[in-house]
Amino acid sequence: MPAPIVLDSDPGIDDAVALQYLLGTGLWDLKAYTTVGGNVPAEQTFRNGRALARAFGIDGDVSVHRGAGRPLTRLPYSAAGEFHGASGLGAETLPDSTAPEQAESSAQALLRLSRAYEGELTVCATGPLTNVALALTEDPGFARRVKKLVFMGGAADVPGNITPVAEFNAWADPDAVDLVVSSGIAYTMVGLDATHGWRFTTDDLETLRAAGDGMALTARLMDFYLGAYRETGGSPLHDPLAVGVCADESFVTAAEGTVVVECGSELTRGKTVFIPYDADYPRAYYQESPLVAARTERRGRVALGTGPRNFTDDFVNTLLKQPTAA
Ligand SMILES: [Ca+2]
Repeated sequence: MPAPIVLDSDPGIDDAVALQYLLGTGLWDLKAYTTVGGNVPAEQTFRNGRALARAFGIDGDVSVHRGAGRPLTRLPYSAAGEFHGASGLGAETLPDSTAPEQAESSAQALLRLSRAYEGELTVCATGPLTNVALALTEDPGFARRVKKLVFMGGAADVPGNITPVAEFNAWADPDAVDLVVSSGIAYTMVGLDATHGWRFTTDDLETLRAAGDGMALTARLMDFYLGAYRETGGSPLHDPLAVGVCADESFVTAAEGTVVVECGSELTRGKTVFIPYDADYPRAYYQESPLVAARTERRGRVALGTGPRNFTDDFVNTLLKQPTAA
C-alpha cells in the first residue's frame, strides 16, 4: 500500500522531474506538494508547482502550497537561474493549475500532515530547508512525528557547487539545515557526494525522446538541464535521487553520523561538516564543551557515494511509466 509522503520542493527542473519520478514509482501516496523559495523566488516556485501538478496529472488531487520566501535569518539571495532558466522550468510556459489557491502555507501543511499521519509520514525535501525549519520552530514535536526526512543538500567529503565548500540548498539557508539536523528528526542527507555519481546522459535523453508525446515535456526539461553538463558525462540527478532514497537506500552508500552546518562565516557559509559515528569505537570528543557533546548525540544518515542499485536506470524507466497529462 502506498505510504504517505510530502514533497517539499523549489521547482526547478530537477525538482520537476523528481515529482514525476515520485509519481511514477507507485510507492507513494503524495499528500501535499509544498513549495519553497530556492532555485527561483518563492512566488515563482509556487506557480511552477501548481503548473507541474497539472502537467503531471495530479491537479486538484494533490494540494500545492506556498512556502517560505526568504531564508530564516538572512537576506534573500539571487537564484540559480543559469541552471533552471529564468522561470525555473527551462524555456517552458505551462498552464496554471485549475484548483483554487491554497491559503495554508507549506509549513502549516507539513505540521497538519505530521499529525494526521503520525509515525508514518515521510518528508522528501529537494530545496532549501526553510519550510521544514519553520515547522520545527512552530512545533518541535514535528521531529518525532515524522517517520523520516530525506533531503537533497550538502556536501560531506566533496567540494561544493555554489561556493568551493557549500552545496546550493545548504548555502541558501544554512541556519535552516542546522536547525533541522540538530532537531532529533530521523534524517538522511543526500548531497553532492552521491548525486554527482548518478548522471543523466544524452543517451538517456534519446530514450525519453523515443517514447513519444507523453515524454516530450520531460525531454525538453532534461535537454535544458543537460546544458553545461552535456560534454562532461551528463547532469547529476540531485533531486530525483533524494526521492529514490526515500524508498531504497541502496541507490547510495550511507553512513551514520552527525552533520553540523557552518552558519558563522560568510566564506564557508553552508558547509556541511560530517562527523562519522562508529558504534563499536565511539570517539571521546572534547568533553568540556556541552555543545560538542550535545551535537554528536544528534545523528542521522549521510550519503557518501553511489550504491549498488543503479539509480539512473531506475529514474529513466520510472519516468516512462508517468507520461505527462498534456
Ligand atoms: Ca531543488
